[in-house]
Formats: sequence, C-alpha cells, structure tokens
Amino acid sequence: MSQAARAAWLRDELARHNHRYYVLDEPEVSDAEYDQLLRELQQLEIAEPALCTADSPTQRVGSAPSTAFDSVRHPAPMLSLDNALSDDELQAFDTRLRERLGTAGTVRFSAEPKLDGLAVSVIYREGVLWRAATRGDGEQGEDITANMRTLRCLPLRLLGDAPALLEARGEVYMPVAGFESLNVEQSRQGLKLFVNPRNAAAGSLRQLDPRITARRPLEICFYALGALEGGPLLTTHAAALAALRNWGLRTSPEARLVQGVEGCRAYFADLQQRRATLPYQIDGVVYKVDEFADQERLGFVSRAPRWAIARKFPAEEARTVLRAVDFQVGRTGALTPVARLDPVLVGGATVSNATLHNMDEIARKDICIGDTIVVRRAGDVIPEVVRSVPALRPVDAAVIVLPLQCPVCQSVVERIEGEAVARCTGALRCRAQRHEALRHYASRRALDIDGLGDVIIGQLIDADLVQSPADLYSLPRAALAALPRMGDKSAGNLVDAIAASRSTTLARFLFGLGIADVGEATAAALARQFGNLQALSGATAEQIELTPDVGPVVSRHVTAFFADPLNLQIIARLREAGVQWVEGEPTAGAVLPLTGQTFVLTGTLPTLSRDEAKARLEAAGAKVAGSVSKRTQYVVAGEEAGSKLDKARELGVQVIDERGLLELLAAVGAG
Ligand code: 5U1
Repeated sequence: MSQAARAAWLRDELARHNHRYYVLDEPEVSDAEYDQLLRELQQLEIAEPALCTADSPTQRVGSAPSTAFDSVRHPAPMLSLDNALSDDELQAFDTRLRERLGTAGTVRFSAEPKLDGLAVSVIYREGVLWRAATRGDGEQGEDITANMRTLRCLPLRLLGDAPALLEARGEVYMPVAGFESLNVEQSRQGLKLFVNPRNAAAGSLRQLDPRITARRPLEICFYALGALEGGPLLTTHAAALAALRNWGLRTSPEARLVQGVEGCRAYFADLQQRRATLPYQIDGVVYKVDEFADQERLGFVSRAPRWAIARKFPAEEARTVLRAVDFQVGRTGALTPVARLDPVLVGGATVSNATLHNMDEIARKDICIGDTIVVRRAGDVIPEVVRSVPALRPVDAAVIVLPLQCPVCQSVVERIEGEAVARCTGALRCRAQRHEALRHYASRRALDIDGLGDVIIGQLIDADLVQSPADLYSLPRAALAALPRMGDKSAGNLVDAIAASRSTTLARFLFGLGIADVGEATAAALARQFGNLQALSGATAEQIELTPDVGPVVSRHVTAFFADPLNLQIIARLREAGVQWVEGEPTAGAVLPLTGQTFVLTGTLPTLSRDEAKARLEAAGAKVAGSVSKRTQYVVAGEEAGSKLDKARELGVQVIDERGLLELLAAVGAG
C-alpha cells in the first residue's frame, strides 16, 4: 500500500472510531489503540506534508489564536422558541395548531430534551466541515469554526453519501462531570470558577485560542436541519434526525415521536423525573410538529416557528434558613442585599447565597434574619428568596436594616425618593465600584480590552496600580509582568490590547463610562442625539430627555455623572492618554421627516419584527408609544392585534398595516 493510501485508510479508520466512540457510544478499540493509529498518521504527515488534508483528525487544533471572530450571515435565520410554562399553555399551543391545520385529530410531535447550552450552526460542503457559527442575533453570528473543529464528537467529514450542502443546527454543551472537573482545575490554578455548565460552555467556545477550547469537555447534539442541497428528500423531522445520525452527527438519544398533548405530557413527566440522573443539564422539553408539510403550513410568528414550543421545567424551590444578610456594591454603587443561607440542594445545585433584590422586596416579602425561607433557582438566573414562612419565625428574628454607610468604603448610602435602589455615594473612591467600573470599561461591548479580566483587575486594584480606567493607559509592562501568574508575554499582550482600545466610538465610550441605567442602546441614542461629549456633558436633564427612549431617571443619572468633578477629571485624563473617537454634530433638535408624530404598534407584522418597526420609525424621528391616546397619529396593526386596535377605532385614530407603514416610510424618504 502506498503512503498516500495508508494515510487515507488511517483517516477513515480514525473517523470511524471517533464516530463509534462519540456518537454511537460503542467503541471498538481501546484508547491506546486509537492513539497508536493517530500517531502513525501524524508521522506520515510530518514525513510527507502533502498527505495532510483539512479533514485529517490530526488537524483539529490547526489554526493559531485569532484577534476577533468574524461576523457571518446564516443561510436562513436561526429562530428562537416560544415557551410553554404550564400544561394549560401546552394545551393552548396544541389547540392553536389544530385550528390552523384544520384537523380534529391528534398531531404527531417529535419530542426531545432542551439542552442548556449554546445554539450553533454547522455547515458541511461536499461532506467536509466548512463553517460553524454562533446563533448571534439569529441573522448573523460569529465564525467559531476553528474552535468547533476541536470538538472530537463533531466529524470533520460526514459519513456515507454526503449532500452538496448541509447546514445542521444544534446545541453545544458541557456535560456535568466535565464541568465539575473543569472547575476543580480552575480552582487549582487560582482562576475564577464557572457558575454553571452553560456559562462554562459559552466561555469555552468564545476563546480566541482554539487550543484552550480543545482542552474543554464540550459536546454537541444536533436538533434540526437548517439547509440541505443535493441530499435525500426528507418529509418529517424524525427522518431529518435519522439522516443527521447517518451522516455521523450526534442527535439526542432521548428523541421520541409522541401523539398529541397526552403523549407530550407523558414524555415531559418521564424526563422531569429522570432529569437529575442525566449526564447533562436540561431546562425543559422541545416539541416539534413532525410533518414538514404541516410545519410549512403553520409558518412563523416574529422570530419563532408556530410549529414548535419549549415546555420549560418549573423553577425549583426549597426551604432553608436565612442566617445573615450582606450588602454587595455594584458598578453604579447599587447595594444589593444578599441572603446567606444554610446550604440547600435546589435543582441539582447547592445554594448558600441568594439575592433579596432590594429593601422594598424585603419589606414586601416580610423577611427577617432567622426566618425559614423559600429559595428558588431557575436555569441561569441567580437564586432568589421567594418568601418567608411566617409560622416558623423564631422569637429572636431580626429585622434587616439598610446600612447608613457603604460596607466597602464607608461613604454615605443614599436612597433617592421613588427609587427602590440604595446606592453608595463613594463612586470610584469605593473599591467595589472601582472594580466593577474597570470590568465594565474593559468589557467586550464597551472598550473591548481583551485579556483584562476579573482576576487581573482585582490584582491591579490590590497592588494600587489602577484607581480609574485612565490609569490603565500608563501601566508599565514590567508592573503587569510582576503580577501573579502573568509573565512578560501576557503583560505585553495586555499592554497592546489596552493601547488598541484608545481608538473607539462615542457610543462605546459613553457605555464604558458606566453611567447608571445607561446601557448599550441608551449610550448609542445619546451619542446620536448629541454627537459629541461636550454637548452631552453640558446638557440639562430636560435636554437629555429629548433623546428617544430616555426618561427622567436616566437623564438624572447622566447629569449627576457629569456634575461629579471626579468623573470629569477621569474623562480629561482618558483624553490626555489618547482615548479618542470621531465627534459629530448633534442631531438634537434636528427635524426629521416624522418628528412630532406618535405611532403605536400592535399585533404581529408579517415581515418586520416589533423592534425593527420601532427602530425604523424612530430613525425617521417618530415617537413610538405603548398606548393609544388622542395624541396618537397612527396605529400600525398586525395579526392578532388586541385592545389597542379597538381603542384606535374608538378614538378615530388612523390604522395602517405593515404595507401602509412601509409606504409611509418610503414617502418621507426613510424607506
Ligand atoms: N432540542 C432542541 N433545542 N432546540 C432549540 N430543539 C430545538 N429547536 C430549536 C431551538 C432554538 O429551534 C427550532 C425552531 C429549530
């Protein structure tokens, strides 16, 4: 046998063993035998590099670290799923379906667990793995091909008769056992622990260095066909899953066909009962109408198909005792009361801390220290204290009091009339606020400083090297290299990443400043409205309120931020350090074609999502209100429009549909 033929045989053989091990769970050879075959192939490829192909199992960790993920457009939008939170909602889903399909009989569903992971799209061209991407906003995601190639359960080449093009969709997740050993390793290295398997999976997939992803125990399970060209004719979801399996892609071994709502309920009850024994975390069950012809007739509403639904498991609750309450200080100084509890098992995880949200919530739920309380944990959400059990209140139960001074920096704690949140007034003088402010400034959607994570920020603050974001730009490389577990190379990379953040946009900079209640969208709206920082920092609360979607609370936070001399000093120092963006002319006061006109959106529009319609109207200067009044000029009504449509008719407000809206936008030059 020639060397080329031997290499081809080894590639096929290794792919076959991979499939038997990861997909069928029926290994045929030992790990040592597998490694021996892999090593033989590696040696052949080293001796004769031309023998090395892109789908060779030696090429899983092929590419060097990148600096960013490219954005890619999905061949067809990646949809989201509607939720059913009760049996009644599931029943209503089934009734809706049968009405639309005009059938009195039972509908056949394909049922499977809803894995708690990250949705991805994987494309094979002529059978070879071509591209993998995150879901992103459903239309566009990030190209994570290099990272996905490192998943051993993902074939680099499809088995059997491969179609010309296959896009398969699935969930990347981290099995519980892998998650636990990863956290043991993180802790051994003094690194931050992952909160749950989902976060660990997300963090692992978003690594710029595929070698790190390769070390993480990630798996994938496919649940749908995205696009298929030159493949077999598939008429049901069950047949599509079988085809994916035959091509060597993993699908859920728990997938079943069930009949009608009764079948769905029985499947749900069975899985709920076995949930804790499954090797991965799930947060519910997904039901899909099995017949593709029926799926097509049912179509979509907004971004979710009418033919599928996720029946979520209810949040799990348990009783325990509240021993103490600490107050945590967040980025904007907000004090969050955190309950310290006797550890209790809730939904497969031990909970010893839970949020009490704020003082109003504590009063409303009538909670005292010493109380027996009910704690709830649902999916990713931070565990929360739901209620107390007053009948079990001990005689020495203590009332929870808001501290007068910040527990971190001793500054005065202030509670503004009408706001539920109490805040530390220390701003960046407070260590906790400083830490969170730096973390926020460096975050991906703000100044995007790669490598400046939580641990390093803590070390920089502890070493008194950084008081505010402005100090980042004068950090000497040697001082960074001297931090624990840093080293000269990483220090150099961090200095470069900090330097690269100097060039930014006004919207990112404003967001990065971390003004209370100024999220990404508000920062972008303020940047558009004012064009430059000087105009915004000198604006009155009334002027700021003219910005679309900005109300009195946000405008008060913005003016308070720019009234604090410390903040102005930090901004001045950031500019001196070379942080810059393109300044523009303010659009405030500019008269756009629909300025002064108020629209109300109701029901589902055939092609535009509500967010899109709102964004297009606002871009043309219109205001989009939540309720119909005499001041409303137009109500844009879609399918299943509700009481707003009745109100519009009652008040004689003009009602238009999506086509009318698009015509109107086109007519004013905003189409
Ligand atoms: N198991 C499963 N998860 N999941 C998620 N099936 C499934 N289907 C989905 C999503 C978003 O979407 C379908 C509409 C394809």
